[in-house]
Amino acid sequence: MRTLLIAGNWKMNGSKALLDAFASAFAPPALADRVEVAMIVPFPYLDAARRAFESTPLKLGAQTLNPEASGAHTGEVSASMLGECGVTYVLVGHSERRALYGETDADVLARAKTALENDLTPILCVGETLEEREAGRTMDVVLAQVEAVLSPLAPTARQRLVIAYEPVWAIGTGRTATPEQAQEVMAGIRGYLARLDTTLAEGMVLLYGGSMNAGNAAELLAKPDIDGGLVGGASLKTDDFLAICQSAG
Ligand code: G2H
Repeated sequence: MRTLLIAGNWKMNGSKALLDAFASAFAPPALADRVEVAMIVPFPYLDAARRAFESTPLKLGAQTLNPEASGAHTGEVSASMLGECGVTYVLVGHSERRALYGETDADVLARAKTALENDLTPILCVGETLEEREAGRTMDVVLAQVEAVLSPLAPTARQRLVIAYEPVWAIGTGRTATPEQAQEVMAGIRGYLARLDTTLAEGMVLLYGGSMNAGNAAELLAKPDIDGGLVGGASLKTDDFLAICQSAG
């Protein structure tokens, strides 16, 4: 049985006070054994988050990384720095990085490779725009994004990824994909993985992201190919986020 993963992506939000609020909310053993929870916080909070979350089950994630090991890259952060701050997960290919900062599939692959080489787990984000969905291109777009990263990787490396399906039209819009829409695409991703390797397909943790909240999480997470969520807005409120994590048990 696959682990369920709920990852809260704070994006460029939050505060040290919010870290403490999450540390208190998750201090008691409030989660089912099968559920893993990660908080993906802005870089400046990583070290404080590690300390704040010490007596909680919360794992740490980062929102991006630079593919180079070190050097003249003002403003960037390397994989080894993330490792030193206690990071487990790192997002690669989030649609905001693709749209706002011009990250291409090649950039996403480079970041995923560097993350893997540094024992970080990349969460590869993929998803179609509204225009692409309306043109009937959803599966082509999503599978091309998955293939661009998976096919150059060695089989053992592929097994260490998590994939998040985040329809761009559902991100931060309050417009969630229906459980059926999400399941259809995620079953398609798992089908693609099965064509590469059935063990890979069975083990891969697939997350849904896009306006997941306390009201819709249970229905989404009940679908057979949805193994968790990548949660933005609702990860900034302790009660909502805890409710999402508890509905994953
Ligand atoms: C999608 C998601 C988290 P939200 O970006 O990655 O954000 O839940 O606010 O749509």
